[in-house]
Amino acid sequence: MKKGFSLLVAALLFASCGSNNDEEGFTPVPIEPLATINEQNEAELVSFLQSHYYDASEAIRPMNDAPVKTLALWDDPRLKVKQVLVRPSEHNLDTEGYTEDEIANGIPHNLYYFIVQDGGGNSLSTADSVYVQYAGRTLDLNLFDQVRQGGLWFDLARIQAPQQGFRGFSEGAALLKTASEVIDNPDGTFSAPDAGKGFFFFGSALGAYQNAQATIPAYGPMFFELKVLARKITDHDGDGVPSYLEDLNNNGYLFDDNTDLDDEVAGGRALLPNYFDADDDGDGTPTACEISLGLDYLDPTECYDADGDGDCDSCEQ
Ligand SMILES: [Ca+2]
Ligand SMILES: [Ca+2]
Ligand SMILES: [Ca+2]
Ligand SMILES: [Ca+2]
Repeated sequence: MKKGFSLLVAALLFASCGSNNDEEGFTPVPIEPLATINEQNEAELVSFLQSHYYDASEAIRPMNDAPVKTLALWDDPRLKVKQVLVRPSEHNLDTEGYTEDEIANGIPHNLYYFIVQDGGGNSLSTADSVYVQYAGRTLDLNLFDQVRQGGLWFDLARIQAPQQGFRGFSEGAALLKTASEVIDNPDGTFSAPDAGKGFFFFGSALGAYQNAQATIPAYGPMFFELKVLARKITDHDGDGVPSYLEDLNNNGYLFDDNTDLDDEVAGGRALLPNYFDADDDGDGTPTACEISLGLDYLDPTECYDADGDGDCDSCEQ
């Protein structure tokens, strides 16, 4: 099994093909409100789920092609839905017209999922890196990306990043479990019979929204088939706190947990969510140092002050 660890591979894979250009030059896609696109995408998803089924060869096919009478995905008890809150800031949208609650907490979006096999190994979180095989399709069943041989590491934390898109991929993967073991075969391939497998259907707010990506049109819903082979627990900022524990409000989204946000704004510094901030409370003493000294690393009034001058210091000083 390949042991590589490719951060940000997702972004490279989903490289834009710049389909918004025309002969006159760049034609921007009009920016639509989340609620408008959510309603439109939801209708497209429901229509798709009502007109397609899951067949024994582990593919999603149109009902018209079914050899015998079969259940549409929509009527199949294995189809489940999870609500994911999406804020306008995730797609860099102007907040005019949104309520304060929508700006702060987001608008619910449906992520439909169909688990074929739970997986016999470890549970996942949206902070993990996962080794997966996958295929992504638009609702006309056109394939826009896939890895079916071997596998690829994805950093589920970074796939959720605002303006990066494909949060639905991350939220979906975290609903599966890994294989209990990955067995190397003599011919160089591997097998993982009890790997978690499923299909995840979502609208563009959980994808790239207005940005056309590969063959995904602007505001286009999509679905992924995912098989999770293995996972690594991450600590992106190396502060000794695993990234999944830096999701303080435990909502699976790592970009809305920023203890020293006010300080970062006031100081004109980069806005770093806790999972990517080596000094979570911004008091000047690195989190790792505060942990080693038994201090509360989320409380800026507690810090290491080597010379007692009232300023917080790094442990190295
Ligand atoms: Ca950390
Ligand atoms: Ca969070
Ligand atoms: Ca921060
Ligand atoms: Ca600190």
